[in-house]
Amino acid sequence: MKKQYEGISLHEQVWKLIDESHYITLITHINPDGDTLGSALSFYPSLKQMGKNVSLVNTSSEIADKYDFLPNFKKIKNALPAKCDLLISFDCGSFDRLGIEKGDFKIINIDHHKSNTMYGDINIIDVSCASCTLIAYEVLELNHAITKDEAVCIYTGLAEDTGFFIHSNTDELAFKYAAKLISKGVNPAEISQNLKMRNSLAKTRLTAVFINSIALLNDATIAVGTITQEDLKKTGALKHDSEHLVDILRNLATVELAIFAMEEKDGTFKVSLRSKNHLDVSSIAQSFGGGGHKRAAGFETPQTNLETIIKKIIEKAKA
Ligand SMILES: [Mn+2]
Repeated sequence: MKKQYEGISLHEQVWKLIDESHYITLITHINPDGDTLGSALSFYPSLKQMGKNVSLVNTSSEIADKYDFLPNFKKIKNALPAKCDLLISFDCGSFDRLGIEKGDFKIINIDHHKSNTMYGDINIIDVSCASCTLIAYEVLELNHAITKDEAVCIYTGLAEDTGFFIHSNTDELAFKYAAKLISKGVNPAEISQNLKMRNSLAKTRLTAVFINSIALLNDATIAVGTITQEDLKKTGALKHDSEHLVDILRNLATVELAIFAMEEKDGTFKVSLRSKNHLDVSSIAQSFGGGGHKRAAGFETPQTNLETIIKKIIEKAKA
């Protein structure tokens, strides 16, 4: 960055760069979750109020309806706008997960993934934050008092990334922020209901199909489950209806490593990995070109033979 950015904190640099920019794009990662969406949406109102031309972007073909209660959700567009001088990405470990081409814009990269490739001009990567929305909170708070609409977005990311406060990243800070967000007007039960109690019958039927696919390996310490394109067709479920399935594998008593493979339209696989106590799945995912966190990671592979993929994952896990 330019010399004028020396000597001020990264958070202050963000506001300085926002101040100098006119066309700002808030971008979320492909196959978006509540954390990436909540982070980007939490930034929208204040930038708009500053008179900036603000766009919200996600390049995936579908976004789960369950996020439709988030303020400004309907403003999310599928592609980059014609004009953009600043791109702010949220919860995205690598540039390719944004689904866009590089362009003539500065990038602020706000994320909490250990595997982040530092692709921004400014990188705010804090792996100690349970969700990316907590980093968003800290940056926004430097500029103004957090509003209820922002708090709803921030809480959504925090709740989802901690598995509604049960995963190993659920720490004192997570609860401190949860309490602060509730004091800003967040209603946790209402948000949980929006996110978890609006399932379609198709999604529920997909769960049943998935359960039948489960296999246990390695003295039942590894669980593998798959969803094929045929399963989606049969049940009428959408791709994002599968996002909770990997937890069913990890929830099995003896399982340390959960492997969920989702067949893509072209016959390749998207693989989600979860571990329970000690395995670092982020490094396994990285060896396949993906990334993530210690207990939750994933990758996409051009490989179409599932058995080969599983064999390779198990080899890496054993190492
Ligand atoms: Mn996240």
